[in-house]
Amino acid sequence: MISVEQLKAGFDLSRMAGLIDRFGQIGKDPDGGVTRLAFTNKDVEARKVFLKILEKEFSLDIRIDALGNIFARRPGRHRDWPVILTGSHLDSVRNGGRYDGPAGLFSSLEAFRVLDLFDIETDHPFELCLLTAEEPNDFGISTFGSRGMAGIIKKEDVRRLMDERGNDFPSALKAVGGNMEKMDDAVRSPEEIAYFLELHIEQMPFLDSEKRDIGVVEGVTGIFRQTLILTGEADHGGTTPMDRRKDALCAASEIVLKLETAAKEEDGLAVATVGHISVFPNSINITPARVTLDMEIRSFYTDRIRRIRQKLEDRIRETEAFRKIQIERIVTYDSAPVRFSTPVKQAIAEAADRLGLKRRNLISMAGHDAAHLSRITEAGMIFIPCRAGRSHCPEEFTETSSIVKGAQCLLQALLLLDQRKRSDLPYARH
Ligand code: HGY
Ligand code: MN
Ligand code: MN
Repeated sequence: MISVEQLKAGFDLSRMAGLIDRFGQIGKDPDGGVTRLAFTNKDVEARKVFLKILEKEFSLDIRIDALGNIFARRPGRHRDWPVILTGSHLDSVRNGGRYDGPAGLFSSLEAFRVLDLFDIETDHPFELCLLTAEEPNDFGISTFGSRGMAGIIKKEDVRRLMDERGNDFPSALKAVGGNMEKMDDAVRSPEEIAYFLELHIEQMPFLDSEKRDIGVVEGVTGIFRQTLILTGEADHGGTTPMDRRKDALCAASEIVLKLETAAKEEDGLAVATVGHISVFPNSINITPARVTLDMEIRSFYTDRIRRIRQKLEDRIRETEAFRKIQIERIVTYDSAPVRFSTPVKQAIAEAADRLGLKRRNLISMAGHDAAHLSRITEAGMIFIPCRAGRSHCPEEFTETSSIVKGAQCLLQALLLLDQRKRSDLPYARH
């Protein structure tokens, strides 16, 4: 095991800053935000740059699976042992920040660079991964690469997906190197992966306000997402009396405010958002005929999500009856809360202590690939502070020094997991 001093010295602040800046230019918005949605040409461009770095600066065994996930494997002493996997995503939300995803991906990349720098031979093979489409995108599908690896999402779920411009999903997946017909081949079994560890910006204010370096993530919130399609009647906005209207937008407004109230009644242990809404025909002098709204509910406690859903459903039924509006419900995502692996959390905590980093445990209200990968392996996450917890906006900011401290903790934790007591490792007992 390399010394803490060597490990720290191996990370280069300016190189990390250079990566963040370089990729921050791909999909850069005029206001300084980043729009690099999965499956767009910006995603393809960023992937190409990332692959070139892997090819030119490392000697790793690189492959792209049918989900478009990029893997770069570094051999270990025991070639037949399951890999220790680490990485994150490169796609962004619309007008998001430059750290959500890249901070973790580049921390894993730089950790591999330090392993090479000191020519460290690990017992396990180590694998770096860029995971496809962590964020919602034009195809309405998020955490695609990790859910595909965990076998949670199948080709029949995506075969007919189209974006609003009529592009089909199979072609979009092909553009990033995937192959919808072979998605089943990309499912990974627990025997193949010993651990998955992801570094990510916290996207909450606790580490920053408490001046802490490391968040040991206990688990990830449950997320329920649903699309509602409300169908009323278009009518003349001037000549139609108020008591004769079937206004889909007024109906939707009742439901949006009910969702907000129901979430507030959970005393801070749940949140709910309607982040996307479209109105048809969307003209000032026509009563709205149809409204499509995308909503989500999040909580670490399943019963709170269930309670909010029930209050919402009661309101939807009342609105249907009173306003004579049809309301179609389409569940688009339903991910239960996840608790991360104790050995992985212990390794992160010990790594932080060895490096003299201030840490605390916390729960993530943001969704992550690690939540899905925890279904097939021992998974965990390291959080690093971001300014005031802001994220998914151009104001998202993290100090490069915070990323480097996180990356040092990530590498130290990976090496501790690599050296875990052999009696705890079923594949290492013989
Ligand atoms: O939506 C989320 O929580 C994550 O940023 N994808
Ligand atoms: Mn995000
Ligand atoms: Mn993210």
